[in-house]
Amino acid sequence: MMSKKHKYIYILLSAIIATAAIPGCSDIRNTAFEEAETAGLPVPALLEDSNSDPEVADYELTAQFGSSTFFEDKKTQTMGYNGNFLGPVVIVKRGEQVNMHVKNDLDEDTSVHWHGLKVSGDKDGGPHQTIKPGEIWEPSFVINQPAATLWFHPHVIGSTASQVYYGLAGVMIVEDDVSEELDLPKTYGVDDIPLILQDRSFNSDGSFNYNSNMMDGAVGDTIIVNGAIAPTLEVSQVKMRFRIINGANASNFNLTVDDGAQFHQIASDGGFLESPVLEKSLFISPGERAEIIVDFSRFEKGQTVAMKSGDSDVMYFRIADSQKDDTIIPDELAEIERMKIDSSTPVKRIELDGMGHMVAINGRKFDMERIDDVVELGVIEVWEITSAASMMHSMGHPFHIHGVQFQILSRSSGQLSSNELGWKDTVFVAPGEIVKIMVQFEEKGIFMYHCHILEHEEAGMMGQIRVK
Ligand SMILES: [Cu+2]
Repeated sequence: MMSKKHKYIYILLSAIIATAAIPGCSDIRNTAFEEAETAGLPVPALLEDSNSDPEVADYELTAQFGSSTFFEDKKTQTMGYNGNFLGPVVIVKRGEQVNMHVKNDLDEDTSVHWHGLKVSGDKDGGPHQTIKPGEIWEPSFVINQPAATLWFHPHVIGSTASQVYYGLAGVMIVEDDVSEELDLPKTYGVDDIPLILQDRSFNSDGSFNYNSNMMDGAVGDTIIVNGAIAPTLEVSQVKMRFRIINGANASNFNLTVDDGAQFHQIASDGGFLESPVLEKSLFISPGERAEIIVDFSRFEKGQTVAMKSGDSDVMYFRIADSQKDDTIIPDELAEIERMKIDSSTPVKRIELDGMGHMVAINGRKFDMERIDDVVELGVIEVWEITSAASMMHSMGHPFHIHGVQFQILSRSSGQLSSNELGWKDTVFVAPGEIVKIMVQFEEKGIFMYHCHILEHEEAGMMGQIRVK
């Protein structure tokens, strides 16, 4: 760790670096995090398990109002879990029994959906598990899936999009024997760091300018990472693992490091890829996750390296000292059994159509009272997802299914990339494209499937399926 003096210099440097890039903005802070006094990257705290039994975990989350500081001398009204903005990181282990205690301290309904978690429909945290103000929701489940970076956020009718925008989102990390045995960077907060990417628009008084009427989702003009604008992370000349979560309401990111330096992607939504994939850029749409490893030993001490999305600066890495690095990026990460289909495999068609408030799936808007489809537990299906393209309107949609991890079978636009062959729960469907996926539910209940542009979901681009 840095000495006090070094830390002070670092804070100054970081502030200079951060403010140089954002006109009219200085001293970016967020009070929700431990490193609140710096312009450094806030790293969410780990949530403490209050149960001493190693096989059972109890976690308490409270959705609450908060006040955050994105700009000096300006307060922003926000929401967070157990804090002012965003939430703590929950680490769970495969095989472990987890008891969640979720309290709603807001003055409106909320819910907490475990995005990517394979649990039965009644534990999923969708609109059927609404938590009224003052109430506590206590789902229990056993973790039964590979190591992965998941996340959690509200999923109630009418206010999912605004609650996420105001700050309700957190990271859930699943660990298993595979993740524990690999010699990857895996020390949380040191060489293993979550990056929650979002964007926001601000009013001149510092308040969020949330406009749900934007035609195709709330796209902001300011990117935030873990709740800070263009923050800086000091890194040693070692390999660093970043768990990237696109937590934006509507924006895609196309990430590069140092204008095209190579990095390895090791995981997609539902866990490790079979092998690391070398990349120069990473496209990530709302709801998706990716774990990447950047080797900073290639950079000079004192250098500042930017992570960008297109031309926009996302954050900075300030290269510090060299250090011993015992971590390894292995050639093989995990085994992924490819799902098998044949001519008897049921095929479903999902058409995502419309724009703005005129969105629908297969011509129908979401209705809580209607089950759109029934699936049998354990049966593999092919879903053909299309995103209607027209002269008037062409946009892609990130398509998400609750309670399951699926595999992408094909894209009509061309070959699948190597980083699309792992477990997924959200897939981007470009305008006019047909994306085929293989889906096999392992949990019963009612589950949502929807566009993860939250304003589209809110406007009705969502359906529900009963798994029996
Ligand atoms: Cu959409």
